[in-house]
Amino acid sequence: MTLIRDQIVFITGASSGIGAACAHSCAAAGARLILAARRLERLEQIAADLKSFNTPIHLLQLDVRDRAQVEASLQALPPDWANVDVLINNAGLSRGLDKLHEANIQDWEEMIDTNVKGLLYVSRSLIPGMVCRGRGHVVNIGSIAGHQTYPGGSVYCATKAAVRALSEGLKMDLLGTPVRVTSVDPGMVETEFSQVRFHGDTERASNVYRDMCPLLPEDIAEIVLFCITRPSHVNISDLIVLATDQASATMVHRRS
Ligand code: NDP
Ligand code: 8X3
Repeated sequence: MTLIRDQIVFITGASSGIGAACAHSCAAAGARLILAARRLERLEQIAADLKSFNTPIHLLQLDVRDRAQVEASLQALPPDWANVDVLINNAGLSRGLDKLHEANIQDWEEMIDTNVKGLLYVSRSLIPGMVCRGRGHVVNIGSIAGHQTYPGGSVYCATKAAVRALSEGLKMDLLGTPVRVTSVDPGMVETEFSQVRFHGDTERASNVYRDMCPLLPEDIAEIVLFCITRPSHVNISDLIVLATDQASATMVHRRS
């Protein structure tokens, strides 16, 4: 088993949902945490909630879409925080559920810039250090949407298919180094994801999880922790994780 006590775990999108749950599970395992997101006040609240674990936490207000900001702020990490051991590329979002020929192009820009380009910017900044130090692990949060396209979701699904390809390619490029790459691809997880997708329409968002039992962010965080604590010769490469009530991207069992 790889112990992550005192290792530096960098989590993007740590202000909510799966990222916040990963912060909790990694803090409980004694890791030192860099928590990044745009909403600093949310990160501060999460850090306060994790105080009882007594583990050092560094907060970073970061918009992963902003290449210059990503490069500058990761370059400027304090020396004590610069040697990142585990990167959890979790920041991401969907916007809209519209037919491609009717969709809002601004929604596309946001998804592509965050889910694909943002993940690339952060990875490009942090992975060279891992290679140099001869240790590291990158966990990309993909989605069932990267394996199966659904109506109205083509651009979101395309971004997650891109994440899948990037995980696959990165693993090839890092072959011969000890740096591991894991792709964790969940189905429906109840977070702020659907509220963001529907631009704050909470009724439409809660309807997504109506009469079914979705995954919880903690379910995914537990799995991520399992992946990053395997012995160094073991790489959990790809995992698709679905709620028992979900059989595919489009098949969900509802109780009414
Ligand atoms: P949430 O909306 O609850 O969390 C998304 C996180 O991403 C927030 O912390 C948000 O922080 C951050 N984020 C969004 N845009 C940016 C940005 N430009 N820069 C930095 N951080 C950003 O959703 P989830 O927890 O569900 O989503 C996490 C990941 O899981 C995403 O990649 C999503 O695609 C994926 N996923 C989600 C599933 C689900 O059903 N919920 C299923 C499969 C995958 P802030 O707004 O403060 O910047
Ligand atoms: C989030 C899950 O099925 O809404 O990636 O695309 S889904």
